[in-house]
Amino acid sequence: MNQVNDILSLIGRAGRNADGSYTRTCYSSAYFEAVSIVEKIMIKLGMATERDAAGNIHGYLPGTGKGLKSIIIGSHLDTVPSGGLFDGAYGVAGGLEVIRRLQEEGKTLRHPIEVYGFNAEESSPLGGTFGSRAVAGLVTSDQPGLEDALKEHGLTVQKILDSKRDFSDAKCYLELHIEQGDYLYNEGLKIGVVNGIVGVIRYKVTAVGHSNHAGTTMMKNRKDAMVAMARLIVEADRRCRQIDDSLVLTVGTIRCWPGSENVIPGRVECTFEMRHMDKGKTDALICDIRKIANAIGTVTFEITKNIDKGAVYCDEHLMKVIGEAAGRADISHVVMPSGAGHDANPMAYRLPIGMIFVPSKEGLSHCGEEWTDPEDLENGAEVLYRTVLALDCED
Ligand code: HGY
Ligand code: MN
Ligand code: MN
Repeated sequence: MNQVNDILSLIGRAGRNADGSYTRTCYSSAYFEAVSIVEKIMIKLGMATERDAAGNIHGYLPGTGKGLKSIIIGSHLDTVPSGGLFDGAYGVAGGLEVIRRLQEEGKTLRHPIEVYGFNAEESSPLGGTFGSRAVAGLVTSDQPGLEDALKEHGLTVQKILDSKRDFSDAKCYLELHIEQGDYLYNEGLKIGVVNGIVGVIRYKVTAVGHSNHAGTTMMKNRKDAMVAMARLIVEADRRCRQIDDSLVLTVGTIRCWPGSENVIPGRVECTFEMRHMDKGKTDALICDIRKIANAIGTVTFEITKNIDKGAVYCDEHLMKVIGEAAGRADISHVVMPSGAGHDANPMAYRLPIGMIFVPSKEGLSHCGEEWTDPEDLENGAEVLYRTVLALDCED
């Protein structure tokens, strides 16, 4: 009997807001409440558990075989502010359900099996996919702003670098996740066999003009950083749509100085985030954005890259095993890319990755309205379970 919904509801006891959304930001008390819930379930399942300085929770169950490598299942337990129940937590619940079901059916795997609940996957001053990057050894001491961001949590960079794990004992990484887009939902399909995760590149863009009196400075004399930034954003958006239908650009944050109603803004800072499977497309967009900025003329623009998570591809063999598992369960499935970033991205630098998607109602995610039907959640857990059983027959 598939209990992934029950496990997810237990995790959902942490960080629930009055409006039904969830807020479990990284290193928050609500986040660690979810960690404790997962830790208790892991212990009940007989797993050896461990927490690390990056805020991750890890469970381990040995296999019966000799010298076989671990099958690792993971996702994140943090959420965006006022996010949904499913993003991240569903993948952790799916991993725990695999182990619960093995025990319910009296089965033991030949391979060790591990489950990670990662911290700080969502964007934050730590840079996003932080817990999984720490475990994968991809956090570097020169990451902009890292030291100050860690100080907030009483941590040092060295403690994070020490969270790095050696993956020579691991066979593969699997992640079960909601699609967060509307493709499966619109097509009436039940499972996405993910073939790749888009690259995520973030720039800090600053317009530097000149603050001045809002009443006495005529329009022709202004060096208005807000107007210049607004023009850049509109032009960049237009160019993005011209380059490629699946190239996306998001200006998700804006700050302006001095930030007073009667002063022309002298400085405006934004983040420009772009995503695509093909680096050539994002390179073309930022090149055009620089040209547009230079042509605006009334202010100077500073454009610095903050984050560059390259696109990664899922392992062909794992995709085949996942597709066959869905086929055997008679569940409709399709190969598709992920427009969202995931912890599987850093993992792909260390070991073969596979991802399984289930539909998101109307494609909504990162909001309280995020929803996936219980049967769809069970389908995903079923395919994950069958995938693990099939992989366990291999060396
Ligand atoms: O931003 C993302 O794509 C992920 O949901 N954190
Ligand atoms: Mn996620
Ligand atoms: Mn997310």
